[in-house]
Order: sequence, then C-alpha cells, then structure tokens
Amino acid sequence: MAINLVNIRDFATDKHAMTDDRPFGGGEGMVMKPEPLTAALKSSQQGKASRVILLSPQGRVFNQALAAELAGESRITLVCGRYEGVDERFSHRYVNDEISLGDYILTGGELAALVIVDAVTRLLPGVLGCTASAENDTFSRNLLKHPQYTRPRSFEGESVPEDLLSGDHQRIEIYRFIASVQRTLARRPELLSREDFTSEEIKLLRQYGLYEKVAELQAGRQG
Ligand code: 21W
Repeated sequence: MAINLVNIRDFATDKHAMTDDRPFGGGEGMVMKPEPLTAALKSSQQGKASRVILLSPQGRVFNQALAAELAGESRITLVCGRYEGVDERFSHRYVNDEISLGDYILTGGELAALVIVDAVTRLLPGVLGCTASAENDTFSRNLLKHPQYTRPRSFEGESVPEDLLSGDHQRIEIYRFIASVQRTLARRPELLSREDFTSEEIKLLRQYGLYEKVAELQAGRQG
C-alpha cells in the first residue's frame, strides 16, 4: 500500500499560485479552477487508471459498505476541494464518485479524505493483526456493539453484569445480543429496519419483550 500526496496549489500557473476564482453568475465565496485540479490529478495518477473520488458535501454518505468497496480497488484518487466547491466541468470530466462524510460543514475535503484512508486501509490484508477483527466489528451487522467491561469487577461501586461473570458461554452470548438490540433501539433505531434476525434471535427478542418494537421498525423496511 502506498499513498501519493500532491498539493493542487503546485499546479497553478499564475505567479500567485491561484487555484480559485469568483463564481460566474455572482454570489458568495470562491470556486476551484478546473485547470490546476486537472494538472494535479494527472500528476497524481502517473498515467495509471484509478477511480476518482471527490470529497464533497453533495456526495453520497460514506459508510462501511463503501469502505469495503473502495478496499477492493487497486487504486483510488481522493480529490479534496476547498472554498465553495470545484468547477462543475472538472467533476463532470474526471470524477467518478462524490462522497460526503455526513450532514455537517467542514472547511474542505482533507479531513474527510483522511477518514476514508483510515477506514479503507484497515480493511487491507495485513493492516489489522487479524482479519476477523475487521469483519466482526459494529457494521458487519446492523446492530451496535454490546457494552464491554474489563477488570476490576467493581469500579466506584458499579459492578460488571452477572451474565458476563457466569462463565456460561451461551448465557454470555444471549446477554450480549440483547444488550446490542437494546442499545440499537435507544441510539440508532433506523438500523434495525435493515437487520435480519435468525429464528433463535426472534425467540430471544420475544422472551425479553423487544419483539414488538423491533417488528414495528422492520415493518417499514425497504429491502
Ligand atoms: C463546505 C464545500 C460547504 C462547499 C453551491 C453554491 C468534503 C465535506 C467536504 C465545503 C460547501 C464532506 C455552495 C461532510 C463537508 C467539503 C467544504 C457549500 C455551498 N454550493 N463531508 N454554494 N461535510 N466541505 N457549498 O463539508 O469539502 S466531504
């Protein structure tokens, strides 16, 4: 794995190294000029084809599935904009995908690019010590992880749940499954509409009085 970093400003042609200009039609802020972006892109690609991704608030929202998809590419180019955005002709001619991190405003795409580099590289062989850790994480299922505890058994008067100390593997798994569903219901209920449960899990949900709530969220699912 290698990362090739280029500074778009190095590809400006005027003496002030300007990469932005005023928007046609008027309005606030500046727009990134297409020529320095294009020169920077071509320099970065070194004649090798790659999927070109523009980090932009107008993009589709990044998630684990997209991270996995990008981890399967041999090369990706992440283009970071600044100011109010990039000239549409650059996007139209050179950009394959636009990705956003979510609905909040950053000053540019650089931190978003670092987030994507982190999420994608940890999926590459040899980056995590064990591949299982990547697969086993929160978003391999549409459930949040159960709470975790380590020593001591009692901390400031608060003890570790009995089930986890029982040594009974099945009891521990049931505790964790129920705690995951409860946490997901409380914090991210929309995730449950996408989750498939086994018949064993459905029995457990009924037993713990969670079935009605989960079924209600699943009723509105869209596949
Ligand atoms: C923020 C660029 C706001 C443009 C047309 C007319 C990359 C980002 C960014 C930025 C605007 C990401 C407009 C989540 C982000 C990024 C800089 C608004 C206004 N358009 N993910 N006026 N949030 N942000 N443009 O901000 O480049 S990924």
